[in-house]
Amino acid sequence: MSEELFPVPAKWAQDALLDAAGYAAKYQKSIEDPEGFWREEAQRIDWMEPFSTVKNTSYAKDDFRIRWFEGGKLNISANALDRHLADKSDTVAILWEPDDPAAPSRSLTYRDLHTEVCKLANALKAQGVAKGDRVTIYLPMVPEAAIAMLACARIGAVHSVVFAGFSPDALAGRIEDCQSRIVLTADEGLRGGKKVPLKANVDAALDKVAVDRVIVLAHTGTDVPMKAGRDIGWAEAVVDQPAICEPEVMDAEDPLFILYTSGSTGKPKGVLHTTGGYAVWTSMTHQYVFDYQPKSDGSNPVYWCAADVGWVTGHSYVVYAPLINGATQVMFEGVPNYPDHSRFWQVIDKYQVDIFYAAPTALRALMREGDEWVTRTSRKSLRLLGSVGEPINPEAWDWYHRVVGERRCPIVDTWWQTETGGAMITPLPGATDLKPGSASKPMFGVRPALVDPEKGTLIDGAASGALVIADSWPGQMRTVYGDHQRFFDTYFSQYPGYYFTGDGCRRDEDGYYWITGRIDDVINVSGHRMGTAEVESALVEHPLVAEAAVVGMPHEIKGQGIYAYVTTNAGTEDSEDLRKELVQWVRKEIGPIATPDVIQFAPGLPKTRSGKIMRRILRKIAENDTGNLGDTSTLADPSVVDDLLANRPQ
Ligand code: 6R9
Repeated sequence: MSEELFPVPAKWAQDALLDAAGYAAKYQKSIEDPEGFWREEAQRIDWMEPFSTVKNTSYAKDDFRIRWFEGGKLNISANALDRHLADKSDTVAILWEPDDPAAPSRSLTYRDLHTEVCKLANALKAQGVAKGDRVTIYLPMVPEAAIAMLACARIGAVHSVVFAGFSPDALAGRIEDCQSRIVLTADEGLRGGKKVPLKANVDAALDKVAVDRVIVLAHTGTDVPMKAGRDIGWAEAVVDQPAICEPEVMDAEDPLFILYTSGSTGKPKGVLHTTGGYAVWTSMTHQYVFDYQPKSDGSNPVYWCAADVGWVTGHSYVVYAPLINGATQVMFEGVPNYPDHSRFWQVIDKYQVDIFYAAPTALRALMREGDEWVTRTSRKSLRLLGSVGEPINPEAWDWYHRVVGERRCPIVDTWWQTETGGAMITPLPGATDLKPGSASKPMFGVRPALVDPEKGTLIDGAASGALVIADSWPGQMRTVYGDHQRFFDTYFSQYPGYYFTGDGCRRDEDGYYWITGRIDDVINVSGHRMGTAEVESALVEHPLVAEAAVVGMPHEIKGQGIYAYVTTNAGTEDSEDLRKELVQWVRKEIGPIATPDVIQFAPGLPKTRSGKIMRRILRKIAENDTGNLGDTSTLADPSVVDDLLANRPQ
């Protein structure tokens, strides 16, 4: 790993909100006096009624509680919209760039956004949606996705956004789990020139689970079947609604949203975030990580987070934090390589983007197309680059820094999770010397620690171990929707007294953290989390599949790819056609992001005598690291390994 150090550029140290000393002092205060620190930080939010307690948290099994800003009342949509109307109503909130660069773009001011959110909020009320109800949102990257989320928040409904790339089955499972009675969708989405049949997917999902109402946005304008009594057009739903909707008074700990994410076992978990702590945490991290402050002429820097609203990065750093902070941002419907590999950089030039935040997988894909696609664009507006979603390898870091940012832009490599709500370990551009590949230092209030995964004991100094967090922070998830026990068991039972992240990590002599990737059965495909158990259960649902085991494999662009070992039923011909069929099957069951990269037919899987699959061996074969498979003597039938090695697809 590269240990090269990139010192904070002098101009950044001087102009940024925080320099190295500023970070150190603030961090120290946040750890020594969390109450005082967060009481002060909470002032960034407009409270309808002040909170009485700052922090009321304990990870102890018999006294487990995570509560922040108790007694405080607020509405997060009022913080994102209404409070900007006095002096920023004509400031652009969203610059929307469509998939097709020739199609018209859209620009929405804070006033526009406020009006649209209020109208939709009133429309939802008119459809009977009340505080606490769950609303499923299945929309492409259009402003209406943000409008829908904020409209829910405005009336106290709990949104559950389902990524528009998920299959009807995955959508049905998520609708069912949180029992939502209403779905907001569009006729079609557009990505890279291809249409995504969103309404048709909703119809297919609703063959399995019923809802009362579907509100359908006309996006591409194609004709879609509307079911009488259930489906209604978006325009029709909002047309007669007043442009004012009083924000619901929400308790700091009232639920804000559910977002499903993959874990090492079972079905995806409904990660639940609440209102007050999330508002404080996301807006604070956004301000410091991206150094979001007015430019020297008083105007807003243009910020662009290229994540989809279907993931947590889109929730926190497209919708909530930038709007709470009154930012101007680009929202992009498309993909990095359409119509060509220059698209990101063209969009940056078009809107004069100052701050750009993307995932390493996109950078790696663009990097291999050659520098020409980048260098033919200007990118002079760029000042700061960000990375999120997976470890950024030093080559990609170097390319991002040298070619995209022309060595002038710091890179903030932000480590965090759906569960953490916002950035936990990250450089600050004016404060942190950068080491390519390291997420560097903890955010305020975050106490990272390393434990020995075998012994469960804390490790000090420069060392590697399982990454845990020693105390609560305001943006922490509060429960797994409908299964509080699973919340405790998943995150707080392995290492009592600590939140377990599922990631492995190294800490160096300078106290920098280097995330090494998941150490549980979660794989990270193109920055998207995928539970191996989910892909396995999709495979075994196929009538010809008896058993399946899925592991991650190194993948040049995606970071990790999906390697599936499949045992078919006796008498089945393990043909090329069946292999293709299984790939399609998984795509249909979960969605294209779960497409297996390799399927290896295996007459038997390596199991211990007690029947446990030895994944260690399967991982090594998938990684093509077959020189030393370790001890195979405990296998019930060691000969299956020879067969796996002999039949490894090339
Ligand atoms: C925000 C987000 C979380 C998992 C996490 C880790 C990986 C995210 C990273 C990173 C190394 C970074 N991860 N950011 N690994 N460096 N900067 O991605 O949330 O989808 O829940 O994924 O992603 O493994 O545990 P989520």
